[in-house]
Amino acid sequence: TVLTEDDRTGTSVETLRRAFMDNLFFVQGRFPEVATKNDHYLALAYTVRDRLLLRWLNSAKTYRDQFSRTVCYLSAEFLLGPHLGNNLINLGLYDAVAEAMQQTGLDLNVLLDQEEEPGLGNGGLGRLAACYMDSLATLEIPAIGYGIRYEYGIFDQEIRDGWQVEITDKWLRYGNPWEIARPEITLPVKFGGSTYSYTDDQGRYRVVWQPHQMVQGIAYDTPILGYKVNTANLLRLWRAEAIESFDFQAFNTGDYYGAVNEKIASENITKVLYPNDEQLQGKELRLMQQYFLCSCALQDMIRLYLQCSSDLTRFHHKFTVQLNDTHPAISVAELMRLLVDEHLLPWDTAWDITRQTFAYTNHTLLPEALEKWPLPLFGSLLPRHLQIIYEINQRFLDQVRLAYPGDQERLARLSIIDESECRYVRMANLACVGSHAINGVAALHSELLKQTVLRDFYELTPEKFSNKTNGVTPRRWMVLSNPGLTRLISNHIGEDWIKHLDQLRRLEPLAEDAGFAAEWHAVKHKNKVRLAEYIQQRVGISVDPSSIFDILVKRIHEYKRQHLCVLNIITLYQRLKDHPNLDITPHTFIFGGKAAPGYYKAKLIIKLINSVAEVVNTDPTVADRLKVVFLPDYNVTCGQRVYPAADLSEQISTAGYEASGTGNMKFALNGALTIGTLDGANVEIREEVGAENFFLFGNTVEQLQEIWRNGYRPWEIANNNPMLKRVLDLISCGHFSHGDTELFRPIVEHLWQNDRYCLLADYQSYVDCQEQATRLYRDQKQWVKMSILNVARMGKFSSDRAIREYCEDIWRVQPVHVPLAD
Ligand code: 26W
Repeated sequence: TVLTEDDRTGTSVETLRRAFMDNLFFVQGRFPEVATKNDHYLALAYTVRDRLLLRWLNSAKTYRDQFSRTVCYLSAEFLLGPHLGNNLINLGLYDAVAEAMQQTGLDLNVLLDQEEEPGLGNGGLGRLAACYMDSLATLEIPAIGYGIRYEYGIFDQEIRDGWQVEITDKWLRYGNPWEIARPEITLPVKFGGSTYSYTDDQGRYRVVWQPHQMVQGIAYDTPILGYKVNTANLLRLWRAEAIESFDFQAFNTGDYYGAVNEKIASENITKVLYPNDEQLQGKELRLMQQYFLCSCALQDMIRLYLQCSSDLTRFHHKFTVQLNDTHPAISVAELMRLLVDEHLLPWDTAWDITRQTFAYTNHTLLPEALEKWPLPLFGSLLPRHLQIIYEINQRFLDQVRLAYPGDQERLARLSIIDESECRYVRMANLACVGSHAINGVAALHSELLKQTVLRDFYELTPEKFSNKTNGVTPRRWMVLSNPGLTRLISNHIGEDWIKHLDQLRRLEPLAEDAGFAAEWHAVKHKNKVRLAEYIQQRVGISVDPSSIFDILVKRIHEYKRQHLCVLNIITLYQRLKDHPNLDITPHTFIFGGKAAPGYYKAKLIIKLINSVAEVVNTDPTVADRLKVVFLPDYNVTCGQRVYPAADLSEQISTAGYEASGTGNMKFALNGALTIGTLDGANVEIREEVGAENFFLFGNTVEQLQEIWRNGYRPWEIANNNPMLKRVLDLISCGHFSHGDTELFRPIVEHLWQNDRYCLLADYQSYVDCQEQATRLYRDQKQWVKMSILNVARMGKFSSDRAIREYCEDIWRVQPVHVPLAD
């Protein structure tokens, strides 16, 4: 038995308190009287980090000793959210640390608020990577996340005069206690230049790439701890730096400024995250980022492999690599280059290894989001990779010709090179050809992939395709963000559900229990009061916590149809103006989300929301029965406040456009009911919770296809629906823009004329469904019962379930238990 606990690893309140004071003194160099909130936050972060490191080192040692098969998750984005609270939960130290802080005269919540979240992602795709890292560690799967350490993450959003303004995200400003720089893990990455070939003295054909530019990648490691296990996996993010010797060369020849420029250019590679979550046309720096990540990651894997074995032909037994969308798809060519050019493996051997190493997840059906690089750009930056891709393509197309003799059109569609107008490298084709498994992220999405964007690949190799419905981690999205609900659930069914989310089923019988329902309602109400306070403080709008909290938070995009929600708000407003005494359910609409800085329509939608809010919130006729709030700077931290307080979750994308959605899962797991279309994972959520507990509206994918086949005429819908027409006219006439009839024209005009995302086709169905939902909200007994049943039946949407499926079907990897040696 231990008599005294080590200050670095002990977990008693007393030890934690002492360790905290120690770190304040010896790490921050502060005595209590002058310490700032940030000093306190950092001292606590270092205290927690010590406890992480113990587990991390034990994990690393175990994996190394056992040469464990390892999952590598390659992603240009990891949208982690704040670490402190999550690590406290996973360590099981939340309450002890809260107590230790209280004894020190500090409030843990204040310290938690100090953390600047690492926003190294745009939205769903980056957040999914973060949830998957949590589940991998919790399931004790050896894993490395490889990504980019952007100096500036996703921009901070401010709202000025109703418009979005972007502010740079200097997230590293006050230091990052969660990462450890590894300056000794430094790998060279080449760009540009040319290639030449020769035959070496053993008669081998060899290609040499003489680059024009060379940078180095430096590893920054962050431990990712699982929930109540000793497994702490590695998130390794790369930062680009100029290679020292390069500078000196230039310096010696007198070109000092040239050398400095080179340095700046090199470091620009990891300067900033591209804030577009769709479309992105041929940005050279973006391709440099992608290649930089892939080259660093693959070189690192080979380095780790060679520490234990010299036989690279078994590389794919040690590593399985998941490509998070096509952003890291250049990996396919890079691994070929490393194996063939640098490690001298024969092409066929290298190709077998490569295909058995990679698997590819697709995250979008939007044709404009499919990545393709103009050939001249690609060839000038990665001349050797272009040759390798030509070779891969030639061999691949030979097989296609065998399978479909004479089918030239199919050949052109399958080709990695798009030869249509301009020539492009198609990254999705490269990913498909170079992978042994391809998956979509929800059942509907995976089906549509096979019918549309990846149809030819499906017909060629159907056995590669599968579905892996997304999931979210209940640790961050329930335990950390909704302690009230967590306590209530655990009091009744124990704590098993946190690791085995299916166990939530055991709540089902309690849906009929009046006492439990009352407690459930009280938890939700408390969360709403808390959000109301936040709204008041943040945007100065007072909202009534007993009104229905109807929330739409996600990136702003036309296909996500935030403006459909606005049409309904204006409909309600119009009704109140027509019948001032109308008895409606008091209603608070809450929006949040960022628009890509170059996406004008999306920014105009934000302006529209804020303009409607201004009119509705101040109209005396409305008399507080309708409130509209736009929460600025929606991010992970904000999500953690918002999901627990929602009554109604808006998941209203045009059917067939949202690959999965994951916000839909976070809402439902926190007891919100969903109003949604049959799109993405909504389909499966409805299947699980039961049609009677889900507010469904809108056309299905098939119905929309039919509508377009027959010639979609949105103007006819508007002209035949008096309320819809009034709503559109009210926007057009300047009612929400101080008489400016031009401002919102791009939105309204598009709806009348073209309406690509079919808002008008779904308008009436949506308005009716909204009315049904808000009417039902008045029957609080019924609502609470449905809310409980929703949560009870949402177990499927744990990222643990999703990761188990990846492990079994794609990665063929097993848990490795990490013991704690002391
Ligand atoms: C080229 C720039 C770029 C960047 C990101 C293009 C496309 C993306 C992503 C594919 C966008 C994204 O985040 N997709 C979302 O992925 C989630 C996780 O699978 C899904 O839940 C969302 O439905 C999907 O939109």
